[in-house]
Formats: sequence, structure tokens, C-alpha cells
Amino acid sequence: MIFGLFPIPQRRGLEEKRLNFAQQTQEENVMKVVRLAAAIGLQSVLVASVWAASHGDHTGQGHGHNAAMQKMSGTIQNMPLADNVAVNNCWLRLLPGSAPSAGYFLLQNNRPDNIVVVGAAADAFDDVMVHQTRHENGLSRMAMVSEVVVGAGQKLEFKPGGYHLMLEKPNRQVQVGDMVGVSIALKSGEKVAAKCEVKPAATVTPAAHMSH
Ligand SMILES: [Cu+2]
Repeated sequence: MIFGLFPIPQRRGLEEKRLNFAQQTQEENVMKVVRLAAAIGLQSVLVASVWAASHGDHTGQGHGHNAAMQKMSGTIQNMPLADNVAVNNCWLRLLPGSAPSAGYFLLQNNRPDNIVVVGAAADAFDDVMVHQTRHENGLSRMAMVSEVVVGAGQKLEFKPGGYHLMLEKPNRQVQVGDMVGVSIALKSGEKVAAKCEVKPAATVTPAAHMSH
């Protein structure tokens, strides 16, 4: 009897310890994710401005993206829709191969207050950033921007040569003619949703810039 009983409680104790350890580890991981989500969702993309390395065009590889951007797209999906803010005329310029695509639209703020764009997500791309093209000394440079303010009652066009979205890591085959759902995240914790038509790389725009 004695020989039979001893090993059992010992073994149980061991299993409980293992279980506790597993639970703790899981809780710690959950906390890490929550903290990350808070950092991304509430402080928006302030961190991202640090990466604002300029890159002449979008054909280069590697823009310093990381898992945080993918977490952000999940955060945006859970945001409530913003009233009195609209995204119209949205379209994506599809570039061949692994080159990032670009997104353009007209953002209309019908509110009596400023709105601030802090990020974006798309249903067909895992990685979406807000970019701005600047022309300096005859060169066109692009940088990630952490905040874009649109004044009360104002509209702002995201267009070639100016603000635009950069979309990378397609999670499905994206073809010309497709409609891609895009969400624009506001600092208020709300989002604006739009359907964007996928157009060919050579699409001519009023600004007539081949690069964006
Ligand atoms: Cu860009």
C-alpha cells in the first residue's frame, strides 16, 4: 500500500506544477499581446515614425516592417465605423511581382472637428502603411507618416505624388478589376471603410506621376 501510494501524489504535484507553469506562460503571452495592442491602438503609429526611413521608390525590398503592423490590421478591424467621415473614389495601383501596391482615395471629413489618420488595413494585404511622397532637390522620396490631419469640414486627397497607402504581403491573389476592402484608422479609435478597385500599374492619374 505504502509503496503504491507514494508515487501518486508526487506525480500529481508535478503535473500541477507543470499546469501552473503553462498557465502562467499563457497569461504572460496574453499580457504581451494586450500591451502590444494598446501600444499600437492607442498611441497609434508613433513608433512607426521612427522607422520613417525614406525610400526612393517602392521597388526596393524590405521597408522595415514587422509583426506590429500585422497586429495593427487586426486592431483596426475591431474598430467601430466613424460617422460623418467618408472615403470615396478609392483605387489601388497593382504593381507586378513582389513590388508593393499603392492606394489612393478622397477622404472627406464632415465633422465639426479635426480627424487624424493613424493607420490603415486592407482585406487582401497583411501589411498596409500610410506614406507620403515628398519632392526634394528634384528627387521623389517616400516616408511613412504616423499622423495625417484633416480639418473640420475639409477633404484631403490621397494621390500619386502625395499621401498614399502602401500595401504589401498580399494574402490572396489580387488582380486588376478586383474590389479590395480598405479601412482607414482614426486616432479617435474609429475606422472608415471603403471598397477600392484594383487598377493596372500604368493607370494614368491627373498628377501623371508614374511612381507614387
Ligand atoms: Cu510609398
